Amino acid sequence: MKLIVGNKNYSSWSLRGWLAMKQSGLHFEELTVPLYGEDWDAMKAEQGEFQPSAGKVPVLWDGDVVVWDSLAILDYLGDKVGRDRFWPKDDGARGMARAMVAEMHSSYMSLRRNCPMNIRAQARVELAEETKADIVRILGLWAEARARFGQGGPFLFGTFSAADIFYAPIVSRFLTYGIGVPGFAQAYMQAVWEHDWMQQWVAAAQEEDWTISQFEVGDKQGKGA
Ligand SMILES: N[C@@H](CCC(=O)N[C@@H](CS)C(=O)NCC(=O)O)C(=O)O
Repeated sequence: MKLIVGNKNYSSWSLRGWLAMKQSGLHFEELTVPLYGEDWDAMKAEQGEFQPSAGKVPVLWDGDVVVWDSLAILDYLGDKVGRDRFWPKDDGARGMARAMVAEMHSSYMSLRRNCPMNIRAQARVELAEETKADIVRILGLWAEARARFGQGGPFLFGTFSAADIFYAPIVSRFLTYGIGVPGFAQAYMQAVWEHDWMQQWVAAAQEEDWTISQFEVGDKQGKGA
């Protein structure tokens, strides 16, 4: 299997696809491509590997089978290795986890625009009212998941699941933009950030020297990008 991802510092959808690959336990090669570089449009147009996704990452190639879009990749992998590797077993927990993942995939436009994922950033941004509403909504969902279903471990539904995979880039944003969150959320974010796979991704992001100016927002806080 081969997973094509974008710059690890910036590509939040790639992070989700990559964490899903890791969670599957299947062996895969990865290829990182520099998004929005000078040659990006040419690369998308020329490379057959990008045609099915119309030039978006992540893209998973499994032999001749191609799957694009982070959520489709996670579902495809779940079909291969078994749903329980990604989703809580309990119907109530799984229903909520599925809804939270779908909501992440389709919503929070203001937060995504206002605070683009930038792992190296230590920046402060002025939050729009709609962004604050997105943050409140996310914290409410995290609180409910942890309170109702989080007894088995430090993650949203106890053990690491699809929900954590989809909210990992939100954890990154809350940390790097210094968004104030309550104690339970700090503990959850620490568990995600310290997860081995997250640390591998963060280390790779720190090593990259590509910079995408449109994602460098806010006032820098001394260190980082
Ligand atoms: N809904 C897609 C979104 C994919 C997406 O927008 N990826 C961005 C990078 S995070 C991308 O490839 N942008 C490059 C472009 O649009 O040219 C998913 O979940 O995978």
